[in-house]
Amino acid sequence: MIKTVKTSPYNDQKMGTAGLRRKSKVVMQPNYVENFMQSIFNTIGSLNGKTFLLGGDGRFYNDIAIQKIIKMAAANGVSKLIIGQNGYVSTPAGSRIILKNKLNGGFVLSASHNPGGINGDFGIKYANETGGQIPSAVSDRIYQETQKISEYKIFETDDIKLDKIGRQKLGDMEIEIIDPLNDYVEMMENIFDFSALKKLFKSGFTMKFDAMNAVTGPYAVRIFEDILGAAKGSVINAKPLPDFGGLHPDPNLLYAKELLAIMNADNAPDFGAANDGDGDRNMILGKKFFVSPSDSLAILTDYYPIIPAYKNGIFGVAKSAATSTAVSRVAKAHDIGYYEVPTGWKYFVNLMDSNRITICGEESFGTGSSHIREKDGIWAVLFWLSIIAETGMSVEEIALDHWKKYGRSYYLRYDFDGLDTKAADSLMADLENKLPTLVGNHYGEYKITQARPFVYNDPVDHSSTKNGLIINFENGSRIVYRLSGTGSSGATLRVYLENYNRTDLKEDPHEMLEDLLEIAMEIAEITARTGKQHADVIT
Ligand code: VG1
Ligand code: CO
Repeated sequence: MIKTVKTSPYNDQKMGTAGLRRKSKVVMQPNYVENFMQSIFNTIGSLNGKTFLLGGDGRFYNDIAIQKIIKMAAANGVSKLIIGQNGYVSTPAGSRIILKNKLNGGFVLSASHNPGGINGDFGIKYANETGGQIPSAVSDRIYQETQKISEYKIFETDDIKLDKIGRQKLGDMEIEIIDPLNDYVEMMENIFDFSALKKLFKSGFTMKFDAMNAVTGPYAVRIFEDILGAAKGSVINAKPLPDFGGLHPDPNLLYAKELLAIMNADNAPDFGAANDGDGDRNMILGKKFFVSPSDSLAILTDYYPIIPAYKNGIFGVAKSAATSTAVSRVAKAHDIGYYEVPTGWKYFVNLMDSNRITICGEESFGTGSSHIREKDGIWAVLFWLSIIAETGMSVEEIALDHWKKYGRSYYLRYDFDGLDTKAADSLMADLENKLPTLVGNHYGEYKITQARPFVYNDPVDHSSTKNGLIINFENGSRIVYRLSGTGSSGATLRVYLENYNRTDLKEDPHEMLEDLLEIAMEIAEITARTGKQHADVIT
């Protein structure tokens, strides 16, 4: 019943910032998923005695890819698969399941915040026994394997039913279908003070959570409505749909339009939040108020002592280099460890495993802690609700209070999408070459004090990673340039701007960053090299 099938390599199976991400139609090519999975299995080596998690965010092609992976796992000698009921598991819940059950790793089928459907994207995130996504050294080895693959093994059988919780067998492999919510919900109950949150909702506090027709709907309904007592209907777009109902499941000011309209209305609820496709990103809103993710990381860190799981102290905090420096001021005030890593959650894993950090975050709507090894959308929402319950302040008051204490890092990210890959690569290469000549230059009141590539030397595994270019100015402002590693076609240039201000706290970030944007465009010759006068997306 085990068949060996001849195949030939695809040359594009290189993982990016977070797994393999391609257009659905690319992934649907014959043997595409099979080649990739066999390359992973070959790289791991012996699978005897190994157990993996399998699930996804429910997007188009999940059902088909899951069946392929089950049959291949059985044929390759995997001992056991733990699968989320009906194939669902969010990225954070997956990490929890791997850690709690001491699994050897897991596969979450998701292209995260990228749109789904036959014309959208599909993806595979691969985590190892740390509960976090594999380091680059391992994904490089898998990529090499994809370049020489010539056959794969698959079990010939009918599709496996995933709708009933329980155990079954496929050949020698055991399959256990689990409720993907249980372990996750239990973990949240152990981190936060649920009775304080229940009291908050009992007092009439209102919220809207937008699950964007993606995987967090069932998690959010159970936690916010069923357990904490938020009004029925507090979770919108709660049913996971293969094409996300046409939504782009990216929780930001551009794509979470429905939630934004609700939060900007005169009768807005007290609190608003959204998660992305696979539940690891979060956006936090108050009444007519948006919390920038970099500020959110700083604010959560500042309030760690009020959370039961952190009240005895935290090891430290980390952010990606592109994220604003707001959290560095909080780390200093609390006298805790502080680290900057390249973009991508996998770089936090060693810091967490070695007890260097507890909380971490990225500007791209990601915050989390060492309870798992992925960012965690619902965790961030529960943390914010806990701060509100404790302080009695509104979201806006909490942010304003923070800026009064620490000053404000005005911050925005400008994305230039759909660029020619060669043009984008040479823009970055030429810019890197000229960085040393820029130091000392004046642009109006802005004087460059430092200009260098960001290089991260991991203190645990001693790997060295170069990611992005950073320009620092005398007045504390920063420009960071880097190319995206999660797109499915062409290149995206991301330009991250930060302008620190101690006294003007309630200005419009777009205005506060106007001059810096002009400088950033000029230094990298963006218009001349890409033809773009303006960014396509600003978040
Ligand atoms: C983007 C974000 C990065 C995030 C990654 C995965 O990567 O910038 O901060 O970790 O997506 O997020 P890039 O390389 O395109 O800038 V998720 O929600 O896809 O797992
Ligand atoms: Co995601």
